[in-house]
Amino acid sequence: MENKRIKLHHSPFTVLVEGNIGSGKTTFLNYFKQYQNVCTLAEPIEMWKNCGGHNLLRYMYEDRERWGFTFQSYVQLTMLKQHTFQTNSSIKLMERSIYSARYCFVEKMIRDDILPPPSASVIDEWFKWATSNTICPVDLIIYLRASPEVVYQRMRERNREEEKSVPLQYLREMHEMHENWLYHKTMFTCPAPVLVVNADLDKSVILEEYRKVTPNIFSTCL
Ligand code: DCP
Repeated sequence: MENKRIKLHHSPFTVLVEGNIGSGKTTFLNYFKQYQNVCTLAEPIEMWKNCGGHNLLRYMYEDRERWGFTFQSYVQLTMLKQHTFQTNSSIKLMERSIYSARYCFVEKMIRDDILPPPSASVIDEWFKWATSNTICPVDLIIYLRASPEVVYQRMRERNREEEKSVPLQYLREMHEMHENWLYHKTMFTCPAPVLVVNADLDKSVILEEYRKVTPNIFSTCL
């Protein structure tokens, strides 16, 4: 795979782990912690829950019109920090990205009229600047593809306080956003090749599924 990006610093092979809410991204990242040359960057959800003492994730679910822009602006900043995080590891594994934030979550808010056009334009100006200055390079995307009913069940079981009001219908719609972007590829562009993983499988067998994609991650960066 030819790498045309500008190499200002050490540039690891960067893998994005994407998928619907509850698709198992954290479990996937945790599996790769066993490898020394892999740097895993979990999603900065704790930062979203405490921005200067404010739980933006909770605010966003309580009142999407009021807090949608605030929340997604902060998500974009925290994702930019992850993309620009320097590591000496040869592989960088990121949970989510500035891309899924814009192409799935922000896009959904725009379509639902949660984000008014001026707010969407501000997010887009930041997004375009960040992604056109070669500071968010991506080499591979792992798409943890799961059915909405399965992720809904998992979300209910993990019982995250902020997500208590999230209905199955929302997960169905977010599933479609991910599908159109990463599977059907009818929406936006993919910043890297996509590897699809069956994320419906139960915990007892899912590690075997993860093991199968390990060579894809390791061989392409050699
Ligand atoms: N979220 C959002 N907008 C974003 C990113 C995330 O509204 N740009 C929300 C959706 C979830 C919470 O943040 O309520 C975390 O979602 P993720 O899918 O990113 O993370 P999970 O913890 O659900 O991942 P997994 O269960 O796959 O490990």
